[in-house]
Amino acid sequence: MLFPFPVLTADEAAAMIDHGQTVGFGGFTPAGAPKVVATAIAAKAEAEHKAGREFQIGVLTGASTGPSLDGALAKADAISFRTPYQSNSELRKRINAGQTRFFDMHLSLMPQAVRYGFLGPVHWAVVEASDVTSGGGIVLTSSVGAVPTFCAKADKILIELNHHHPPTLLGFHDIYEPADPPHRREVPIFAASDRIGSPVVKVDPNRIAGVVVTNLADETSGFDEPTPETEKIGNTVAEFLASEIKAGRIPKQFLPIQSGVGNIANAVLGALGAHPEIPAFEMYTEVLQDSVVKLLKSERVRFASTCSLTLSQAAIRSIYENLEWFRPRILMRPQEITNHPEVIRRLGLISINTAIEIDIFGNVNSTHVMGRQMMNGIGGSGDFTRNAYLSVFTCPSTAKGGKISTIVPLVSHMDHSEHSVQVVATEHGIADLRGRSPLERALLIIENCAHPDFRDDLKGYLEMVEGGHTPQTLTAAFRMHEHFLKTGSMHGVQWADMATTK
Ligand code: 0RQ
Repeated sequence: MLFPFPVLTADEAAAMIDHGQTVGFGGFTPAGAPKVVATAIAAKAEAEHKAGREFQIGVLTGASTGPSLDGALAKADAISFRTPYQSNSELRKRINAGQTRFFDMHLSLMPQAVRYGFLGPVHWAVVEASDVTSGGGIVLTSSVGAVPTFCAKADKILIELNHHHPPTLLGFHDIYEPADPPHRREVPIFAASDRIGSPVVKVDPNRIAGVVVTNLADETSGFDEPTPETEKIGNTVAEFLASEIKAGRIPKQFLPIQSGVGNIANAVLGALGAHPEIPAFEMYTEVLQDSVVKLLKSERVRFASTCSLTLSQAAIRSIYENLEWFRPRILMRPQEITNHPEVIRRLGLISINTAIEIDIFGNVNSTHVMGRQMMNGIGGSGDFTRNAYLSVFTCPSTAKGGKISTIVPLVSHMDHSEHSVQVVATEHGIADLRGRSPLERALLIIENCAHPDFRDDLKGYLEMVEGGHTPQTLTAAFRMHEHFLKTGSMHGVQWADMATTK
């Protein structure tokens, strides 16, 4: 016998999970997410449904997962409830059709919500490991997510032991869970590279129900090459941050960077790495993308603290082939710590995230298309934006081939308010909103960030209003959205029938 725990097939593991139970899955993005037990649960659900029996589980994760987890379970109609973040098209369809209950929550709050009992009991933790000791020491793989909390709270634990990840990943993780109030103390991280916890998740071995052995790559994909548009946004943000160093508003040695996911984030990081006036810097972030691996190799990034290695196959291979070189340069932490407001505020992070739409006053919508359709979720963007030293939002000035202006009079759903959002950048330029009144912000955002084709429309909106602190007209605030829903384009919106509001 390999371990003192039963070695199971994925089907045998799935057979233990009952209808109505809640499962906390490991992983953060598809990195480090379990890959075979969820697919087997999906097959079990389909068989149960065919036999006329109910079968659905509650699904808790760190963040988004891969097709063999969210995708398979959603297709099998096996999810009764899902939180905190997803990006799977099949699951998104079900959420937006009202078939799957989804609760969108800040990623930093997920583990404590589980510990506080806010999300009900957790029956199972299903986690991926690169190694497990007979005493119950779990060495995780390419992410940490909420695994320490799921393992601590779940009745039973199932481990996917994935030989695709080397057991020598021991030491790349820093596992720490804060005590709950009234016993909570400070999280003692004073620099991005500080280690405060254990390299393994320690569990009572008697709670390990079994181990499923796999050898599978993460279901992560690479990123597109930068486009002229994303490159412009990247260069604009890099230039702005360099000018902030010159102005003495960012220290000469720079501050740690948090960066969201996606192609704009990749381009911004590339531009920061290439800028001659920005010194080598550290990352304190939740997702590490390919661009950071390049910057670590060129020593433009000195250290990266992250929750996951969300990398292309080539990039993760390049780390695994040079583990000893990367060992002092990368640390993976639980999402509760990577996204912890106290640490973000103390380290003075510069946060850079992507918006779906931004209004002329600086409120940001990160989650809902036309106020209604859920895209992915707020993820960590709120944790970082609210607590950063400097919070930046980027997005292209238009969406859907130029038919939608991402700069609007009022966001159709608000995730980040004008009080937290300090800088907005599109391919047309940047608006520094700090210390500006609502009207000043509106004029700056329209002139510097809106697409030239929409600037007159946005100014027309402002011209209807006289007086008031925030020049807003409730009866017309969503007229651009309504026009899109009626005609398929925000172009040609009319304000003429609107009386001037005082
Ligand atoms: O639609 O996929 O049909 O083409 O939204 O937009 O431009 O590809 O941008 O992939 O960077 O995603 C905000 C969703 C941006 C992401 C969001 C449509 C657009 C496209 C995607 P298609 P892009 P990205 C750390 C931080 C919240 C979580 C977060 C996100 C699709 O960044 O989920 O920040 N953020 N986490 O066409 C209609 C608009 C639109 C629009 C874009 N105004 N109206 N459609 N789209 N703007 C990571 C974690 O937390 C794990």
